[in-house]
Amino acid sequence: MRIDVITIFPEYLAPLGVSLIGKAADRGLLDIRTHDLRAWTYDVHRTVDDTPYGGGPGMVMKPEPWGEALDTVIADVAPESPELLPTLVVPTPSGRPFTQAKAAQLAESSWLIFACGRYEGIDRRVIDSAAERMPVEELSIGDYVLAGGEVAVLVMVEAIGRLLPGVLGNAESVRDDSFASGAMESLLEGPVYTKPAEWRGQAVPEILTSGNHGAIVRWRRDQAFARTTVNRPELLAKLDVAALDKKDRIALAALGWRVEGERLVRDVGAGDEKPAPGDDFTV
Ligand code: JD8
Repeated sequence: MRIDVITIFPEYLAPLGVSLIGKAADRGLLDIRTHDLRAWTYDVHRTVDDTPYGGGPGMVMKPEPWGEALDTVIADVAPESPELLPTLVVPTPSGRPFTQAKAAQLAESSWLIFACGRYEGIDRRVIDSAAERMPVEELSIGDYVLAGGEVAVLVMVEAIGRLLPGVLGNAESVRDDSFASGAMESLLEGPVYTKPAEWRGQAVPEILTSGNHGAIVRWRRDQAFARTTVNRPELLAKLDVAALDKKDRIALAALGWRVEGERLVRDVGAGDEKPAPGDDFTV
């Protein structure tokens, strides 16, 4: 996959050169190119922003540098092969939610361009004119306000990159990722443990050293139910009950859930009592 990032802070993307994504790039699984937007400015101050039409606080990013930057980056795509066109991803707090499903969809692309805005954002005409020649995705990584798009690009490139074939070693599989489609879809991960078996007076749950694989799988699923009930109950409420087996329903009932039609519902307060110490459901 080729990834181009256009930003006024190229150094902000340096983390893409290390760890998982850095190694993937070293192995040629990813071709990541960062571009300084100011390369497409020609005045002594290398100006990329101006005051907003209609007034208001802050500054807006000018369209001209962006237009030229995108023209240059996609220049080597032959017009007669639109299938080779990249998808333009624009991080913005007013975008659609960036989710695991969106990450999986974008991981199917061969080429992504990320446009990092700053200030109050990018002049709208840049996105509208880009949409005339390539797919555009305006995405938000969460309901909080950042100062710019760079950190959102770091989040998205890691979430997408780790889904590419060969990037994750087989040990680290995406098979049972939280939020990934499949058994643990929209379930939070349960607690994890490693050696030593005893630490500061705390023992690892016996079940995990029992060697009873079936019981361990059951315990982990129950732990995922417990943590999801406490931290993200809305995820369980949208779970398709058809995916639940008998033991799932028993575990969820213990957490205050009941099946109503195809959905799980929970009586307010039900199962809210914090798991008592020694209860297996350590959240
Ligand atoms: C891109 C400029 C700052 C945003 C005025 C603060 C994503 N989940 C997210 N939160 N914030 C962003 C984000 C913020 C950005 C830009 C993404 C470009 N800003 C602006 C509007 C209000 N300032 C984001 N993804």
